[in-house]
Amino acid sequence: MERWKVEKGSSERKIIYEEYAQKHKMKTLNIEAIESKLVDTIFNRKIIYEQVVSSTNIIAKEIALKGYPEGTIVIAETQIAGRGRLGRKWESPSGTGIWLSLILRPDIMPVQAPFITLITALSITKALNEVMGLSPGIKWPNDIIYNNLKVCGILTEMDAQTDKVNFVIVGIGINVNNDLEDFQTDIRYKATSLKEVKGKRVSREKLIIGVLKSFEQIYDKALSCGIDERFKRRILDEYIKYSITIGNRVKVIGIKGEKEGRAVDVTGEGELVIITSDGKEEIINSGEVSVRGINGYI
Ligand code: BT5
Repeated sequence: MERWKVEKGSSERKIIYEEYAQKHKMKTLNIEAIESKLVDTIFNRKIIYEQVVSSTNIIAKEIALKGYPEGTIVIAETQIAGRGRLGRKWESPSGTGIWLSLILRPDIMPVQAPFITLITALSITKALNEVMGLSPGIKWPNDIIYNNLKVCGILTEMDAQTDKVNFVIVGIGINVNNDLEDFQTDIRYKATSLKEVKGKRVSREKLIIGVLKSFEQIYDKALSCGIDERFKRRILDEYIKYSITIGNRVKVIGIKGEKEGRAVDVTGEGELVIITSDGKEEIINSGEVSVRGINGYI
């Protein structure tokens, strides 16, 4: 499939995009249908929907700084500068995936924010299970994996002071109706889409609604108890049930070099606990490292 290139000003981009979508028989998202199913949730306001953006996380951050409230959603059909963690790129082929960001304003300490990533991974996994009958796994901290291939990534970014979170942007990228040739060659061998998995097109609207409802359920409970220890443990146990990292050998690639060990737990702050080859317990922070499986990519 030819790639969508954006070189024009924003109104021209929209027209070109629509021509492109028509030519490729792509269905754009039915935003009203999504909004109508979210009226009784924290996401009950008008969705900010764009054909082409740099990155939904960048737009969400800009408008959060202007005071947009919790529950604001930014969705785009394509991103020309989609971002992963640690400066990596996120490929966002046009009209095929779910590329969205949420603005959250939780009353939590900055140190608790990584827990939001865990909640997000858990809610997406549960939604894929409930809406699509799939059983994906979570690769710590932020990948949803199916058949050893990445189907979804999460990028959580925070604006905070020492003792107060101003806002958190949760960026969710799910490969839905992508064909493998939509991706650059270097990620074709490690990415998949729900269409590849199911062998047919999947409703992006239904999945967005499922993910957001599933997220809200856990997020609501988390905040109402101030993310207390009992709640954390319950969520962590559930997260670990879906985890493909815990219990396995991992290689941690950090700024100070590589370490091998066995992943044994996740802490309440969302860190990974590993036992290294020399028997030492080490706590790994997601901001600093990549974790690779010993065998193959994941
Ligand atoms: C992530 O980073 O997995 C976070 C991805 C978050 C994307 C969403 S989309 C909406 C919002 N707006 C944004 O700009 N971002 C968020 P990380 O763990 O660093 O993984 C990045 C790596 O995944 C890349 O280096 C590639 O190897 C691979 N990758 C890139 N695009 C992919 C895709 N569409 N599917 C699967 N793997 C991909």
